[in-house]
Amino acid sequence: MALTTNKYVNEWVDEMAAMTKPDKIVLIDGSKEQIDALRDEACSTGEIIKLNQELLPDCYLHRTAVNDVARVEGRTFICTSKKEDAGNINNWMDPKECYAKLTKLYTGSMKGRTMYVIPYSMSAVGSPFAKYGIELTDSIYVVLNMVIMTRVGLDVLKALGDDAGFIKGLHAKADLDEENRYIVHFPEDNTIWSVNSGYGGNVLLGKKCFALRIASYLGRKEGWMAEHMLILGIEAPNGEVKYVTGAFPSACGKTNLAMLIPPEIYKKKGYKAWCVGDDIAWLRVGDDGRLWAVNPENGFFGVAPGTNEQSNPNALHTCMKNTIFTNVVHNLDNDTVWWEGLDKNPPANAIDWKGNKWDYTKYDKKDKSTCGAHPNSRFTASAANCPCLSSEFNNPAGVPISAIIFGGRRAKTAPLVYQARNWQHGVFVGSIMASETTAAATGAVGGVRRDPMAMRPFTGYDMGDYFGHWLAMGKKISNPPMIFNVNWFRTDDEGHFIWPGFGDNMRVVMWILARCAGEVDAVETPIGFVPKAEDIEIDGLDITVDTVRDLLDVDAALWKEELAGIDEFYKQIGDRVPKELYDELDALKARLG
Ligand code: OXD
Ligand code: MN
Repeated sequence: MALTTNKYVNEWVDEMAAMTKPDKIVLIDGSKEQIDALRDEACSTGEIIKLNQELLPDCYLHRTAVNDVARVEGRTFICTSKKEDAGNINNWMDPKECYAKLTKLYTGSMKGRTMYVIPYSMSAVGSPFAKYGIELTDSIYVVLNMVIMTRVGLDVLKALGDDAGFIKGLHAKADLDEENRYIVHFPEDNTIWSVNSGYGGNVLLGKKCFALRIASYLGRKEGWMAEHMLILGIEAPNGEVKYVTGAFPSACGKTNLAMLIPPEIYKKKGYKAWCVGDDIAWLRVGDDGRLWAVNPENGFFGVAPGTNEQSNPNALHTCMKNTIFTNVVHNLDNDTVWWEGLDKNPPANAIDWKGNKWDYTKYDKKDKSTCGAHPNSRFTASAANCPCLSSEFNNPAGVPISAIIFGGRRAKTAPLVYQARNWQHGVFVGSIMASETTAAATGAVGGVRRDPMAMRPFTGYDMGDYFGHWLAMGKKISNPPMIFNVNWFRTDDEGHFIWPGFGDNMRVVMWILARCAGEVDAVETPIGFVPKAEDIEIDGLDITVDTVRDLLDVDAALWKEELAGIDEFYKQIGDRVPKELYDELDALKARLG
């Protein structure tokens, strides 16, 4: 019997099954009964471990293979027929060659296994933003994660109807062989193939692969944008909510900003903060000439270490029920979980992320190999669990965006906040985004990784063309968001962060919103407009206006040093970097004198 009523789906599933040769094919209908049964099966095989159902209802723990704990940028490819369309920043493989190479890896890989067919929607089914995908996988862990992260079920097939317009994703765990691990995208064929991995970012194909790499390609073709951005709403005491998006590279606090708790000074005046999304935004121009955004996901795939009652209580509460934890510590005394930075009480009787007995007394902050939880351990939790989830989360029209905020981790160069002069300058500001690598991550303190719009690992086509698309979008948005850049990470001479960060970042967002409303002045500098120090609210903080003044200082000498790095990066991207951005670079040079 045919699996669905859509012949394109049926034909493609048949073709993939003929290659991978599963024993069984199961269509995921999204029903509670089916998901419960799969969870039970995964528990019985040890693929997931049931946690304490009183303390952590419907929560489970999974451990990936030790060699399979993060996205693998070096093994991620964009396979366009012309190499130049993938660009210099992406890895490229010829599509024919890639299909042939991976066919060998997939052939017979599902023998003795079941192939699950997951119909899913990115953004609410039926929304003008919605795009549909089908992921084929031989992993129950993937099914259970996809059910949290996307909208899965038969209503997706109904909405798709007889159409061929779905993203075809194939995932096989195969042998989890690192040397043959591939995450490849065929944007011209609406196809994603992932093999030899079981780690979320590589195998939950709706997320980075579809909602960013393939979607960014589609967005350029169809006149919209797919961005690596959080979406945050700030509600004023009169009930009016203004929305901002924020693009920061990983480890720069996107989830924390998306779920921030307002500082007391705003809380007592009646301000509230609402999370629409923490990782991905799809943006379209509305009939009103504004930019409107949805979060296409349905859950959070958040980094666990460092999440605690102080840093992000909303995230912590979000993952206290129906959550899948991956690669965290298993506390055997009460069947709960733990990770570095959760609290000061590491469990004495525990199993680490590798599945070995863990001795917390041997933990040494400077030696990652002593961690109980992997530094990239995760929680997969439903957006519906989030205490500050926006009431507009499921609004098919999305939310109107007042400001776009770029940001990175810079010890000295970038001020706390500055505003771009206009859209084109804002695109320049996004294109020169950079983050300093920390000693913990790479051993090379102060190395700068250029990460334009935080999309370096996620753009499904040439980066120069991507900048061109941003510029083209600017021409279509008659009432565009204003563009800003923030830096929460300036340090003093001893290397300590000066700005308190976390919920206090709302103080900066409030200045940004005041600028958007034309309610506050600014000071012009060579790089853009910075606040007057006294316009950043510091009531309740342990810092003075003078400190804020220092945080806002623009050091022309440092920026002059920056110019060469920008030019070099543009050259590396290649000859599709738009002339307008070189004009902006020249103008900045001239303003710096
Ligand atoms: C990332 C993530 O790696 O969101 O950016 O997981
Ligand atoms: Mn991300």
